[in-house]
Amino acid sequence: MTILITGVTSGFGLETAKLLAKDEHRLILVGRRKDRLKEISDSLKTKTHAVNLDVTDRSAVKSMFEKLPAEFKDVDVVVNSAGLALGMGPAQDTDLDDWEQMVDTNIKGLMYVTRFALNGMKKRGSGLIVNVGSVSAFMPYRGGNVYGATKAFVRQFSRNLRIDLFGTGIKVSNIEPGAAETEFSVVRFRDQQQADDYYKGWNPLKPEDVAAAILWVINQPQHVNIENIEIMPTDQTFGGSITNKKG
Ligand code: NDP
Ligand code: 8X3
Repeated sequence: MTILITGVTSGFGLETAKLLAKDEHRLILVGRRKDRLKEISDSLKTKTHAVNLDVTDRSAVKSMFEKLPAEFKDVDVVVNSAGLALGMGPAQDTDLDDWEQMVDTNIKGLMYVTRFALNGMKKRGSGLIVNVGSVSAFMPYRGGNVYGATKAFVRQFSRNLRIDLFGTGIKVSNIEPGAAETEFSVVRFRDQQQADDYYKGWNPLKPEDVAAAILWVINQPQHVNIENIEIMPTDQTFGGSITNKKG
């Protein structure tokens, strides 16, 4: 299969690419950090096409699809993993630029990639969109404000897509993880120490756990559509940021 993965330079996207490479799929690797992208592309033992772009740039996303080499043209699966949280302060103290960047990336970037991918999928009458949402879509927690709201968009967009695409042969899945130890918290807190402290004393998910779920979704037969997967660390429960922290 030809599989396009956004957010491939770190976390869930990266681990998903590693797993998929073992099955020798053709991988389109999308990320902003050029050096990492090249390093990852070179290290995977499968056919890859690396595209250095920002998913918030609509014309760049369009042009990526237009310029795909023949061998990568027919995108069978999209994994929309690019995304981020910025800050965890109360709404009333938040920088509006942070909110805007989350909306631009988690909502608009995911929308652009999905929409352009659907053109080819529609023509071929098959395809799969795997969105990476979050439990923050439906579990409010302090400081979750716009981040959780962007993931609520991902949840509802996935379900609405599924209805529109009903009968086309194109499938849609939404993966909703709880807290996982990736670069997510370094980006969110803009501070390595704070990120390390957040994960200390309990067992968060590992990116491999989420990648395994994504792989399972991709490997389902055509007649099976996995609608939604909610995957939590045993040490985290309802309430979003309530963790079973020791000490
Ligand atoms: P990471 O920070 O480890 O990875 C995020 C990836 O997104 C990076 O590869 C980053 O690459 C890419 N990215 C961010 N902004 C853009 C952009 N504008 N254009 C292109 N790529 C971009 O985090 P995770 O792997 O944990 O996060 C992946 C997804 O999972 C996100 O959507 C996140 O919201 C979601 N999630 C994370 C959870 C967690 O606890 N870790 C839990 C639930 C959901 P680069 O900077 O090179 O562009
Ligand atoms: C990230 C998971 O619980 O930090 O989406 O919001 S959480």
